[in-house]
Amino acid sequence: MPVITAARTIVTCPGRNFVTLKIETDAGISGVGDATLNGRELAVDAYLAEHVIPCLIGRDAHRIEDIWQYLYRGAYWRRGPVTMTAIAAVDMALWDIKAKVAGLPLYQLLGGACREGVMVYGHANGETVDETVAQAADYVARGYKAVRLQTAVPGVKGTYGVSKDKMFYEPADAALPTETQWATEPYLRTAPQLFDAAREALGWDVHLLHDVHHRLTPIEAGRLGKDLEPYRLFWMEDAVAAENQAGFRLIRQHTTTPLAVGEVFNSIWDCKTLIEEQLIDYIRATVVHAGGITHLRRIAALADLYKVRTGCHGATDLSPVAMAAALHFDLSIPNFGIQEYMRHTPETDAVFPHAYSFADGMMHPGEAPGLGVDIDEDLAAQHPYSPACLPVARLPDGSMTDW
Ligand code: CS2
Ligand code: MG
Repeated sequence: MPVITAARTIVTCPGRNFVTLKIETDAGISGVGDATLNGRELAVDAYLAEHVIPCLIGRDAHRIEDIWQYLYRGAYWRRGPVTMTAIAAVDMALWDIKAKVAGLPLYQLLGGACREGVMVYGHANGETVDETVAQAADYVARGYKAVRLQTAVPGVKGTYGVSKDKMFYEPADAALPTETQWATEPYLRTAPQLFDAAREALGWDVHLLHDVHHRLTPIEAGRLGKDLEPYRLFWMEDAVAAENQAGFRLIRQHTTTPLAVGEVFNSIWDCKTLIEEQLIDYIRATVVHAGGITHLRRIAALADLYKVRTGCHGATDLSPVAMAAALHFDLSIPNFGIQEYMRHTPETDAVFPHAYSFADGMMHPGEAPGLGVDIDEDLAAQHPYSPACLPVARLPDGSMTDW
């Protein structure tokens, strides 16, 4: 059995901050886990260094479930994004080690492949409807079968999802929160116009997705879902802030537009009602923020009972380590829906050499033993941490709303 002899975090900023956990064993085999929580990276780094790593030394690296239970039940102050991201990083690294010892790509240890590849979606965005639709056409030309569309809302400065650099959207743009604006009424008018133009230009063979990003009330979400029904969206994401899972009952009563939620969820308890009452169609929880592969498999298994499919979050603030782990997970579960793939910059990819690949709208984790990803620590050291956090949003009257 491989005994854990050391573990450390590597904080690096190749264009944006990432935290990576590396666990080493007496078998000379190490594993990596993503521990990145956008805007709260140092909180997870400290949690790992102070409260997790000292407990790992000397343990059997093969005891993934026991270590997960130890870190979850032993935390006392259980759940929450920082704790569950730290547990996730350990979990990913231990699965990486186990698969390397077996000499197999991780998905083979998770039951093997349920599909030939993983359908992904890219992010098209623009300052105008025309610019956004043109961006989406470019993704289709690159072979994407699914595209998320986000367009600027007239009169609303800094609309979510619209980036200066079209291929890469990074919202954590300042050491202190950037103040952005939000106004619901012009947004509710603009979104249907966007998808009407998109269907006109792109046709019906491409999946179209949209992220509301927690901005509406349940009845407003019901209205938007109804207005978008003619355009047959693949999903409408994060229609409302989802602390109130029961609020989705109201949305469900008003629209058949498929609903996705959960990128900010960190445990099965955040989505149990949503899944059991079939209030959503896709669960967006991820390997890096929802306790790792071990816990995300539990969420997927519950979802499968109720015909809810996965649609894991995959923004650029989830590192290539998380992307690799997600692809092994996506390949191995029966109720996979879609995987977000925002593509990392070449600078980030250089720090995290990986085996996963994209072709014709699909991705595959590759056949390398383990996760098939690593971190180049020398290169990582050349990119020191740079404080950055997510924006906040205010309504026209100046009151806070949900970013
Ligand atoms: C978005 C993200 O990708 C998505 O669906 O919700 O861009 C999200 O805003 C960031 O990951 C937050 O760090
Ligand atoms: Mg989102």
